[in-house]
Amino acid sequence: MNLRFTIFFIIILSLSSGMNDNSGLLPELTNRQNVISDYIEVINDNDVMLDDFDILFFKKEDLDKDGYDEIIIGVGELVEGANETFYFYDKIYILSDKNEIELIGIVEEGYLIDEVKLIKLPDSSEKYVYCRITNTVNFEGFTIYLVEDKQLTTVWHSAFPAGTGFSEVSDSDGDGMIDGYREFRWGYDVLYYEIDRKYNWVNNEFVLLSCEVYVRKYPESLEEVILQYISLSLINDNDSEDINERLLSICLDTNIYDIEKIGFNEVLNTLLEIEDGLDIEIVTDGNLGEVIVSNTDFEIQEQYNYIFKVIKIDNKWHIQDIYE
Ligand SMILES: [Ca+2]
Ligand SMILES: [Ca+2]
Repeated sequence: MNLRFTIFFIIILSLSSGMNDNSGLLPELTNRQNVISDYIEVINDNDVMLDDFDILFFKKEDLDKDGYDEIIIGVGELVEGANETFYFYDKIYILSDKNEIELIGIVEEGYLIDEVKLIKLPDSSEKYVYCRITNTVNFEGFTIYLVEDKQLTTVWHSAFPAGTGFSEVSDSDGDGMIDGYREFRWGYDVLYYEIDRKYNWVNNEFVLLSCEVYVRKYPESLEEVILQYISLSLINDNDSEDINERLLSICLDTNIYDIEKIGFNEVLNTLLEIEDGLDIEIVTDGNLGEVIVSNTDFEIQEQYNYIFKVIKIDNKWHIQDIYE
């Protein structure tokens, strides 16, 4: 675990412990059936029988302010740790108690849900259902749901295809409303670059506030320079100054080169030094050289060759031109 990661992890831990709202959790399970038996009956009529699960979360509140209560029931497993109790939810049931009790939605995330709470967002009178999701090892994300007019909709979902990364909501001014979140990724889905993004809640959605990418020190070998140029071009969403700066310092020509035939998986395989990577051929003569990157474009099944003309200045390799 490197330093940046460690620091971020500590921040996340302190954020989550400070923000834990334990209301709604049901650690004492003795009389829960009496309190919520009507709801359980409706769930049992509509989904798997709940007898085998522990009911860990229960809230009855008018989330959408229509004068009728909604009911949120979280079922799963309670795990006693050395100093802490962990809640792992399999499913969250959302019911409505308008006229009759109805099951209106079931939240299943494909990951474990380790926290459920009702939150508020700026500029809105409704309460939202927040679920933090985790693989318990190196991934933590979240989903925010809106319950309105007996409909369950996803307001925001933060997760990563690699199953590596952290995403945590925050209340920066302490007014009780979630107003931002921070996501930190470093998995294969971002070609192992560490990316730290911050979002703010603006006009009903999270909007990117900043994006920091750790591009590391300037690569030494010519192959590393070319691979970094290709990698950063692939993960560039045009929201990172760090990436744009590094691309500009690698490539002396300000042209935007189209190298889009180079596929993500081939680059990943090359970085991992496994089969089906790029073919990279390097020819240098003093401070000048040519790097030929070739492979097959799998979409059109055609071989491509990109030729990178390179020059060494002050002991650093740079790209002068790229053509096919
Ligand atoms: Ca309601
Ligand atoms: Ca706030």
